[in-house]
Amino acid sequence: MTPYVLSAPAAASTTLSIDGDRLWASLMTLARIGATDKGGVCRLALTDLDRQGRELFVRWAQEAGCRVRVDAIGNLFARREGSDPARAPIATGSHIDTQPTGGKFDGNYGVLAGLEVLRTLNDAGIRTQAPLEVCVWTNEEGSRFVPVMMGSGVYAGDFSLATALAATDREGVSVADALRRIGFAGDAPAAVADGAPRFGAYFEAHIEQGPVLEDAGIPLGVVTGALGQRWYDVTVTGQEAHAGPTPMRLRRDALQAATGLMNEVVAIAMAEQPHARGTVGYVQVHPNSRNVIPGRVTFTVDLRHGDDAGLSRMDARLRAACAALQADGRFAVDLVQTVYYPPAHFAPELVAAVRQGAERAGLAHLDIVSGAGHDAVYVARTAPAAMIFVPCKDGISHNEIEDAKPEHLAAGCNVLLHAMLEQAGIAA
Ligand code: HGY
Ligand code: MN
Ligand code: MN
Repeated sequence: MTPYVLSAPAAASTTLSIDGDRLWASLMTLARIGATDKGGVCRLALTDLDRQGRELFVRWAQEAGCRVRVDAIGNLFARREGSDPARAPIATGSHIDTQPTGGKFDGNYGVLAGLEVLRTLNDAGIRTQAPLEVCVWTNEEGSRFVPVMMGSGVYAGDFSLATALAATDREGVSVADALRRIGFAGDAPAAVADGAPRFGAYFEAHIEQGPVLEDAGIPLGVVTGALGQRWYDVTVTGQEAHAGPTPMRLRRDALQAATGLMNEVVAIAMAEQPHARGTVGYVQVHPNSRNVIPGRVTFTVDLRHGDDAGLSRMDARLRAACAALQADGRFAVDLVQTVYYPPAHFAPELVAAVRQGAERAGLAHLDIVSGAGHDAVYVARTAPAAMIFVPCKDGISHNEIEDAKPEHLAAGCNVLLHAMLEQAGIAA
């Protein structure tokens, strides 16, 4: 961290505060793009709605005096120049793609909190030494396209640009085609290894998406890391047959067999409490007709754990359960791992900066490990990174009723402002 002497304009920075009303208004305006009847947002990655959200962000960033670059996987970077262009940028951001039944704040808050930081500095006439960048990462959710956290994963080099561009959705549309179709197939290098700018520091503000902060009555989460994840696609193949003439003992019912594996996913997680998670979120039954014994079932598995050895134990138990079913002889079982990343540990010096920011703001705060994955997990592979959590109502997220308090969102954004200022330094 480069020490700096607070110059006259900078002295004001200690009392500098973001405009919470402007942040809330921006969130509500963006939330109108893909708004659902229940008050949520459905803005799937690289759809026309994602295009509209991206175009709004680009317009706002340019109005704030930023230059916006688009990289080859569609990541957006709004850059506010500093006095020393040689300094590595101090960055923030998140994602604006949502779950099909997503909310107004997941990801959107981190992007717009970053924009609010730039707007606040503009209002105060404060120029930083290091440039600042606000990032919009492509396809963080992993709902339409897998892998999850795709744009930040390519940036960090966890998987190649070619792999990501070739990924297809369930209709067979590739990421490459979808990017071209929405006009966000950029030409800037996407991976740090290919020349994408490496940040000096990265902070991401996000709602907690769980109940811990709200339950504790604490407005600010100091995120020390995130659970590791393994995602799989499992296909169980039996035999379609008539539901009437086929006796129970002679069936090869793929759904009944798959159900046993789905129950094992929960048992595997329960055996690794308290920090393990096991979820089956998507099931496809073929032919999905009420009087046909299912011949084929495909389902997803999402395993998470606070330490990598635990995640490996969960992986081994899942593979053993699939092998045992295959050994039964009546079913074919195909298991494909689609995502793996170990538990993330954020940079202690930036975690401390977030904690001090909360203390300076007089905010009660709590150290917390993120159960959700975030782009910061991949960015942390390339630069010091940390996250700022704020509570969400009833801890509910990935749900249209997702909600958060304007005062919490503003408080988190103020901690972000000062943490970024501290890292970027203020020009004399
Ligand atoms: O799945 C996650 O943890 C994130 O919401 N993509
Ligand atoms: Mn998110
Ligand atoms: Mn999410």
